[in-house]
Amino acid sequence: MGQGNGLRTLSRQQVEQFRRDGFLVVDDLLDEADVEPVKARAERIAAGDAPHVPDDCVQIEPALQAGGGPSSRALAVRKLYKLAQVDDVMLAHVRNPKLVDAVADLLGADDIKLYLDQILMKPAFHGSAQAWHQDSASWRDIFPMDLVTAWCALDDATIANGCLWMAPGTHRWGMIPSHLRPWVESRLVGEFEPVPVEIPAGGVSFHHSLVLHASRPNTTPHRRRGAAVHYMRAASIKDAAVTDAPKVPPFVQIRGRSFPGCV
Ligand SMILES: O=C(O)CCC(=O)C(=O)O
Repeated sequence: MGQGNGLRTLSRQQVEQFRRDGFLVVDDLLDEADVEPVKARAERIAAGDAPHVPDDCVQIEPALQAGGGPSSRALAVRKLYKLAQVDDVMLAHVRNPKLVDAVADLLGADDIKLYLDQILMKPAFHGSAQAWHQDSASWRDIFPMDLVTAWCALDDATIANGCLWMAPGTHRWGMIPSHLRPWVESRLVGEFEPVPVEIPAGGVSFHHSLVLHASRPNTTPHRRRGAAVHYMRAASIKDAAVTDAPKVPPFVQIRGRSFPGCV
């Protein structure tokens, strides 16, 4: 335990902030030694120089699919995902104790599995927006809906290059039914006061899977890369009756115990 308060690494105040806002930013959680191997491996995979990574783990930015964009394929990649099951560097990243200790504090649980990992590359000029959403609206087969994402900035994330925006406290609404979404979204500014999450490379923002968040397009000449690792309780349940949730690889045990009948 980190601080004699039952927590591994975060302060009581940070955990309370996460519970109140649905997200928490820790600017200097990772250092170069944590981030550089992930950046280097992402570059190799994005360049198509990683035969161990299946093609369906790489997605090209739609606006750049027809060609005529950047000179190298790596610069046109929108996202890399489902890497931890096939790539040792990404597996080491999702197991990084600095991330996992913080997630354990936020979940209040030491039994943790990986739901999914992604590297969101947001290409220069063409990197598209991500509309307001709750992650659990996609991951609707996983209960309880309190997964935690560790979004690690591989580049400085700024408003101009498309950093995340969060609508504080919206996770406390629970799952917002689709017919209420337009109402909530029309009141984001003025009522929920969305905030940009500008973080330096190496910084990490953690968010709850029910908090409304978004990102804007990248209007700059450089990519905005972020490694998003989505963790869940090992005691979570996957509802097999839900058939339209994303198909994700077998869940990796990250820490602690697994439980019969659970994910
Ligand atoms: O990186 C982005 O632009 C969006 C990421 C996101 O929505 C997430 O990590 O949940």
